[in-house]
Amino acid sequence: MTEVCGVAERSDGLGRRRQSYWVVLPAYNEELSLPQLLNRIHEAMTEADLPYTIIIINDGSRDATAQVARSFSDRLRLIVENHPVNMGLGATLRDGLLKALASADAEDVVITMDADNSHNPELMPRMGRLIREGNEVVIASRYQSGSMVRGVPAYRRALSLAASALFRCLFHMRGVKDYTCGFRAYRAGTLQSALNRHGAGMFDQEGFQCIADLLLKLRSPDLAVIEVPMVLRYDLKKGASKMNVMRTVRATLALVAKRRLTFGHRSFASHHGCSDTK
Ligand SMILES: Nc1nc2c(ncn2[C@@H]2O[C@H](COP(=O)(O)OP(=O)(O)O)[C@@H](O)[C@H]2O)c(=O)[nH]1
Ligand SMILES: [Mg+2]
Repeated sequence: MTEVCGVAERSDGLGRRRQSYWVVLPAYNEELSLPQLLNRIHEAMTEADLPYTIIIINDGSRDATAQVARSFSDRLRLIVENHPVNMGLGATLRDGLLKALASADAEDVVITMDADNSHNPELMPRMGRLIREGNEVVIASRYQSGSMVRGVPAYRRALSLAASALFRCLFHMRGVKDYTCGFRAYRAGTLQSALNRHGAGMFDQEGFQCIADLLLKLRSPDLAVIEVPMVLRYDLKKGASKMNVMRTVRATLALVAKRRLTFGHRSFASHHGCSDTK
């Protein structure tokens, strides 16, 4: 079921089309975090005078996520889509991105972020500007100078670091250190081209590993990717993480093995070197 509220401003005073932002929020039991996050997104985008639409995919939440989302519909430009049952992060991101791409122009900005209020929407105008400057993907990264992580348990930090090392070594992408953070901006046309190339296979991962996989699906020698430092405020997160850590580790290792076979050896570490050359 889809509910649409409001329309993004799409032209400036001179009748020229403006770059719009499509903010995709996968939400599973996020009734406590959504209000603050939605207010922050609205403030950040309004302050920067940027047209935006938020797309919330409520993934069969058992709490009041849907009602909370709807309660913002008279104030924000919001699309709420509900999965009748919990389908997982992969299907939810897929549905949010397809919804955004159905309306976005090629030069629009599509942003994905967690709905747990740990990612800072104040970064979005900067990420969009970097897309306008010619980048195709902008990653809010935990591994750049100036990045900061607050409140993340040590074992989760260690696992993220291990994932970063593994992906950098096996699937080197120039400029990328953070392959697993869900906070990214994409040029809509770049996602659309990848979708045309991959078809239904574009979104074939069910769990949290879908985030890294999406980046791998966009991988090409001339993809313009840049990272910006993020302050991850895990301490603001209300309630526990929804990630099943052991399942995600297993699924991520399976994904690495599968993609390594798929992509062949030419473009691996031996070709580029394992370290980041930035
Ligand atoms: N659709 C969907 N989203 C989920 C599920 N589990 C988590 N999420 C969402 O995915 C994002 C990441 O989950 P989160 O708990 O923040 O993971 P963490 O930050 O890595 O601990 C959040 O926006 C969640 O609401 C799920 O089963 N289905
Ligand atoms: Mg999170």
